Amino acid sequence: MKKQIKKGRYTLLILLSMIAVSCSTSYPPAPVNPIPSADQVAWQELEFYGFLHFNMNTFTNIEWGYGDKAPDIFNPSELDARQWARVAKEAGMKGLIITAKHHDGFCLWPSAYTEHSVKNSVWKDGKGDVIKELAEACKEYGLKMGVYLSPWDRNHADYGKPEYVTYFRNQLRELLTNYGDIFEVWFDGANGGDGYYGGANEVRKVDKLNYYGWEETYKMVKELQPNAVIFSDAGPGTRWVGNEHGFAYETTWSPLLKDSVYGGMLEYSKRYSMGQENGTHWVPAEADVSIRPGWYYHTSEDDKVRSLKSLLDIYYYSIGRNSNLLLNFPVDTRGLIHENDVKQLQKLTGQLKEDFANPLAKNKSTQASNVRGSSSTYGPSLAVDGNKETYWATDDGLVNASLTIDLGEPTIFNRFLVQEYITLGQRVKKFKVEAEVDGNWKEIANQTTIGYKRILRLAPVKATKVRLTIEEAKDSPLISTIELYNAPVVVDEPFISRSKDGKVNLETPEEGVAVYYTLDGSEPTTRSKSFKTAFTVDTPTIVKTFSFDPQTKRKSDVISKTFDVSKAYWKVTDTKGKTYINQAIDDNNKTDWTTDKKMLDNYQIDLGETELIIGFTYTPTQRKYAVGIISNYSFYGSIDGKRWVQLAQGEFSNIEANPIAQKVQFKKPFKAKYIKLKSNKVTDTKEKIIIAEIGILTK
Ligand code: FUL
Repeated sequence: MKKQIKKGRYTLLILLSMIAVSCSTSYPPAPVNPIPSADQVAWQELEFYGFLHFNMNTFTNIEWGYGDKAPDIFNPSELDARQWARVAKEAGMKGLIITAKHHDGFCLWPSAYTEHSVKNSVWKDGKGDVIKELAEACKEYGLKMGVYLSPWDRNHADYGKPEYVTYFRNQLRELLTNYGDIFEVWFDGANGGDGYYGGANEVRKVDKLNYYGWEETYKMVKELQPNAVIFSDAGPGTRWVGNEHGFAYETTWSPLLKDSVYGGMLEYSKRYSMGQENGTHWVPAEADVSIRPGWYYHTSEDDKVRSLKSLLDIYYYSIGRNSNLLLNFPVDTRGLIHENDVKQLQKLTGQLKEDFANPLAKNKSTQASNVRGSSSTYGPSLAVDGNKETYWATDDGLVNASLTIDLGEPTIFNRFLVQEYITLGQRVKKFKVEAEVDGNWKEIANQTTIGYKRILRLAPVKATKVRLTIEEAKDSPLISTIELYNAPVVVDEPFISRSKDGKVNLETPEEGVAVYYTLDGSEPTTRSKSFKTAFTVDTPTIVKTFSFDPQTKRKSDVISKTFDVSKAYWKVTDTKGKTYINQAIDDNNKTDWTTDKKMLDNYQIDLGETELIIGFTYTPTQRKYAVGIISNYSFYGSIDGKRWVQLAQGEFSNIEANPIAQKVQFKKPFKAKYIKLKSNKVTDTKEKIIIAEIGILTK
């Protein structure tokens, strides 16, 4: 009898557990930590906002001020913060962040704690306040406002001492108290060392981990602006994406091993900027990038505003890779966003509108391999209902699952957009997308993380059904959105290159696309020369070119590149005259020359003939991670290769974060047959130097 009861209980237990397995979980999914705060979720949903670099540097025409300039140099002729706000609003941006104080210490507001501010400038007789004007304009246009306050201050006498940290916090308090709501506070990790420092003119190094007392500053920010998100390499609200070209990684985790990171640490980009699957804190990525090569306005970059193609790449590789996008406008000396920048921004937003005009999967019929609870609470249709607050979910622990969308008829698409419901944590580690074409399934994408948003640009495919399969995840995937679009094809611009012997090639992006160009500075049209084979350019020339697809009648943007004399007869020799093959003078940024300080000092470049040079160019290595970059230089010229004259000496500002080609003009022209670039400091600690290109300017 006893035995029978026991047996009966046993059967009941098995039955119950079988029911539990077959019956789907109906309670809500538990969070997978770390999870975002409500402010971080709201911040993530902003997606796209603008950066304004405008300050003393705008008027001194440099990227990093030394801190020694008189305030009256700041004098915009027609500053109009409403224009900035209008431009941003029309582009669909949600806010603007301004450089209230950059590294040179000059303040855009009349701070009570320093004389180095607008109050001592001639602008508005010292009565102006740029931050106030921006706050008012943002309010009028329904935009959020954020502030950039540089921790490094090359003007302040106390920089490096505890007194400066008090000063920094006092300034922050002014900004966070007097201008209404602040949505983001931006703390830059840059610290170059030397500066004016109240007249000391010296190098000051700080212990970036401890000096600023960040925890206390963060507490103050939260007290004064409870909803503000704090940006720095280590967050805590949002983190740097690790580069200044606006690209997040394909695998981008919002969780970060935050306690291993501090602002401005050397290994940040390589080791931490992509976030970590096992990250301990929610610190999502923000991609900051300028619409021009530099952050500040330089007239010489008026024709170097990013092309539509470049801006689209940035959009898809930032917002499309689980990162917010902070796009910079270098406000010009008038105090306006330049019309060329406005034009390119409008092209970008116009194109994005077209790209996402027609949601092809919306409310289409769906089916999933597993559904948590009932279809109405966690069913697959919730991923295509256009509401990102509802989501498809599977049973606890069931990570390998798929969702199929039936498009009803063969439908062409080339964009796949997917979102996780991040309020409960980022989960997906690996997913694939398949399409049913003529009755056969084929894989069209295979990727890793999703996060808040992932957008894939795909080759066009005409499918009847589309299937998303989650292959690996931390727990039940929560997919809030899947969408498909068929974006119009944008014609890629040509790629301009020149070989060492001076042959210029305009690489055509696609077959059947024509390329037109001019060499006299005029705007090319379809009546200009059409490119057939490489041609020689050996004197200073500007090449302007675009692609044109005769079928669609679509054109790319016109892009230009300025070449100086060709390097056909240039040689790198050592002091004994021995010649070396060298990648630093092959007119190709993709190749580079690895050397060190000692070797560099012993080399010289023989130009083959005497040139009247007015300046030089230096392009650091273009490898993924910045190593061996010269940040402080001297440059020499010589007629005979024996007696040398120093022609320039200085700093390549911000070159580590933004390793673009540097152009230096001499005070006066110099005749030379030999040149030499010397390194006085490299950005990382290793003494390796890697140079992509050295060039001269003769015109
Ligand atoms: C960098 C700065 O050094 C640049 O000048 C610029 O402000 C950029 C946004 O951050 O670290």
